[in-house]
Amino acid sequence: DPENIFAKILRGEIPNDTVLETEHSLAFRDIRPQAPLHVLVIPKGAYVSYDHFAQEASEAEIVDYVRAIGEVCRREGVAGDGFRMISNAGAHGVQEVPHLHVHILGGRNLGRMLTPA
Ligand code: DGP
Repeated sequence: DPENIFAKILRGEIPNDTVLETEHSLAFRDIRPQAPLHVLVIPKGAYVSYDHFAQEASEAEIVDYVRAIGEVCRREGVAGDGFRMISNAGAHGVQEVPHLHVHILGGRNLGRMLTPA
């Protein structure tokens, strides 16, 4: 879906608060932060979910993406105290934007992993 909000951010049609940009990845602050640090990391390629990315992305894209996520954690100062990565996919994952994104959350104790629906 080339009209999804992250595709528009990648095309520069919507502003974003960029934390890191690499050849194949972009990291920016979530518009509705759920923790003191809440950054989204997306690949620049049009992949919908983690499994789609894992199957179809090039090795260069995958290496770039994995390293970008680690770099954001270090730059934003959560590598020491800890953080959580979440990637929602599909209906059961309650994915709002159909472009792969990893949420990086940190800056406080995040509690248990899931709360009852
Ligand atoms: P989800 O697809 O449910 O994993 O979460 C999508 C996230 O995207 C949600 O935390 C809010 C964020 N978001 C939605 N629209 C925008 C936007 O225009 N800019 C930014 N920075 N974040 C957005």
